[in-house]
Amino acid sequence: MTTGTLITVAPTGAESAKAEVPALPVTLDELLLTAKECEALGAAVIHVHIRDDEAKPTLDPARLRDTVTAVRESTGLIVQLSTGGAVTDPEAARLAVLDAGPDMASCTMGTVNFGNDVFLNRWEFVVDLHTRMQERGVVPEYEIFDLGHLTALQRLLGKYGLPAGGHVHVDFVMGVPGGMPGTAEALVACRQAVRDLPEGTTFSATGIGRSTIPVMLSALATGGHLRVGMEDTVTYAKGQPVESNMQLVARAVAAAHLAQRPPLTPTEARRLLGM
Ligand code: KMH
Ligand code: ZN
Repeated sequence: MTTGTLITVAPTGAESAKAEVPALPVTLDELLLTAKECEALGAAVIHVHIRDDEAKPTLDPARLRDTVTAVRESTGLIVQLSTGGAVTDPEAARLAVLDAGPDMASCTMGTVNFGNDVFLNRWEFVVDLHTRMQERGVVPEYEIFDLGHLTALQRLLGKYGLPAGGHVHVDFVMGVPGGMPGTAEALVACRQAVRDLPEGTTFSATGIGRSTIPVMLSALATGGHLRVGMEDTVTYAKGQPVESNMQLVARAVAAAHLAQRPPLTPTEARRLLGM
């Protein structure tokens, strides 16, 4: 495990409404400003969901391509597009996200209940995503919402081989209603299961809502990396809405320093991720 901390910012997501969370970056200008400021604070990766002119989630191909280009022109961040999209997005549109040519893309390792919805990730779809990313040289971040998703990843890699670049990186998304809880115990169980994946596999973790702090501290204590942002957390502390993504990144950076595992630069992160 590296000594530094890879910090990913997930600034927007597909679940919060701009009307209810005014600080959510939904336009390209808002996203670029967020990206630049989060990079200056210590983020190395940006996990991107985009919105349309009405601030609704979209997977519009041209808009995705323009976003990738603009983030690359404005920052040195590693651009990771979400292939998860919103729970209503069809598989074809989610696969087509890769046409935008990101550095990385998310690849969720199985279906999970998602509040009152279902986040559908059929095995054949996961295989398509994984193999298409291999062909295109896009580095996956395997999203793990439940312990069994790590077993599914073991099966995927065993049958279809390592991802582009040869390095395996997973992200534990914890505390989704329907998935694993955002607790130290659950994180340690996942961390143990990572040992069954290829040598050198790295992990980050994010805790939804109020599980953000226990997950962040547990990840740092067990050699993991961090994902933070308004996709996952819109309340900074009890009764205190998040002011901006920068506030969350700054807290993660401070925690990483406290753990004596300072943030990795995008260049160091690229090396870590085999890019
Ligand atoms: N919006 C969720 C349904 C991902 O980005 O890959 C899925 C999600 C995961 O956010
Ligand atoms: Zn996402």
